Amino acid sequence: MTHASPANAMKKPPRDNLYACNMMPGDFVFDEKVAAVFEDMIHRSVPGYTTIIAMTARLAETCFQPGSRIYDLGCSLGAASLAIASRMRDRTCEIVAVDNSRPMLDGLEERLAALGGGPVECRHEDIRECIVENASVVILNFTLQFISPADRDRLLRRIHDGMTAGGIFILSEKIVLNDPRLNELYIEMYHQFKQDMGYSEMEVSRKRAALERVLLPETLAVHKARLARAGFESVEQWFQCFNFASMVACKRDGR
Ligand code: GEK
Repeated sequence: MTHASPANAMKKPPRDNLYACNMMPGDFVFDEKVAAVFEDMIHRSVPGYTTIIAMTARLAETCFQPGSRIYDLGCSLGAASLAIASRMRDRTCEIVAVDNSRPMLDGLEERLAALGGGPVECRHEDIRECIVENASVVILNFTLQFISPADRDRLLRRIHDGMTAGGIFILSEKIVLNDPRLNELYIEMYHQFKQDMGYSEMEVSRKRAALERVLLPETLAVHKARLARAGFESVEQWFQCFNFASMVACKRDGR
């Protein structure tokens, strides 16, 4: 089986100007319009995204257990899956990429086809229903925030239970802060970041309105408490840039 190299798969991505028009936005959905500009959108909307993907691939390469699987839940266009596949070029591995947006998976399948294949199995599924089995690495990057809070505990428990002893779980999320003043400051810093990335004030405010009822962020303390309830032995935050953070949690290694 050939292995993926994201550099070859990527043409210059179309620019995201979905919120530049005058129409009032409805709730944000991962449809074909979003999938078409998603690569540009996420790079210009998540501070540190390039670092998070690169380090996710490093963590996966380091912690992968031979004979097990890697899951990329809420994979979108497969940035993490493709980065891992590229790193694991000389090793046999099985990467399961799951998303419930058909247009996103079509985008990932196109990228894989352009690479002549790769060790990535694309699954069109709701991650709440997806069976996680024999996983030494599970990635949930910027997707838990779109899951109803009532379903989050059960999802994390199922992920934990489907992992091998000593496996790692990478969770990246937009977060909120307990302190209202710092929270406002971080939001302001984030909006300035988006303007620095070329979005107008109007685009930032329309996108914020579209996400208001769809993206429900939580504090780091809430995430850490949930990871502990799900059964993870330890959790550390390894990245933060204002209100975007990434954590790594370990399942007990069975010794
Ligand atoms: C990246 N991880 O590039 N089941 C399956 N997929 C879902 C569900 C669900 N219930 N809900 C949302 N999604 C990626 C970025 S984007 C984050 C992840 C963002 C999918 C949704 O279709 C979308 O592709 C992804 O989760 C969230 O590192 O856009 O901020």
